[in-house]
Amino acid sequence: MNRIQLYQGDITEMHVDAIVNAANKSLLGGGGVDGAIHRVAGPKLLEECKKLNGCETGQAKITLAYRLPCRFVIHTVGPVWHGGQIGEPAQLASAYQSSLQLAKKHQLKTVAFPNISTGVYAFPKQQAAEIAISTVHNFLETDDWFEEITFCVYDDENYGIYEEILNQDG
Ligand code: AR6
Repeated sequence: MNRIQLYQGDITEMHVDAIVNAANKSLLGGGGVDGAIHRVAGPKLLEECKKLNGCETGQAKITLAYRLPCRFVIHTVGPVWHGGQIGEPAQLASAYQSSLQLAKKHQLKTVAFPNISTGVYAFPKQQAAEIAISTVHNFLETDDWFEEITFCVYDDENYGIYEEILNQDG
């Protein structure tokens, strides 16, 4: 599937229509990729986020990108891993799905995702990658709207996992 790309690096440097933020339900910032995005975007991003009244797990909301080189930020909330028996896989799939639906609704053609929930939220990386890739893959198979969806991985472990799965898919 050549509309899916793998990139290793800092998502805040990406020149795409939208980057996705792995946020928390408050949407008021935090550590990890969320902290990096707010740092680069500047304080106006937090001002806009304050007006959004938070976001449920598995849902997504959109803001402008301010000082970031992308055009928009899609803030989604992945699940906190509690062992996998309370719906975490479906919630993670929903975070990817909701982000893509919102991007399409705003007519955005290129989107970059971080590895949602695999940092502070402790979702197992292999399973998270399988869910992320299959959810995006299924969306692209049934809908030709998007030009390019990039998985922006940060750490070497996730890079290896994504490379292997994407190479299997051909
Ligand atoms: N660019 C791309 N990926 C990054 C970057 C970056 N600059 N920095 C970290 N990552 P995490 P979560 C990767 O913890 O698990 C925050 O405090 C990182 O290596 O950012 O969904 C929020 O406010 C990891 O693979 O998000 C929430 O409270 C991935 O991003 C909570 O953390 C996700 O790690 C969300 O936890």
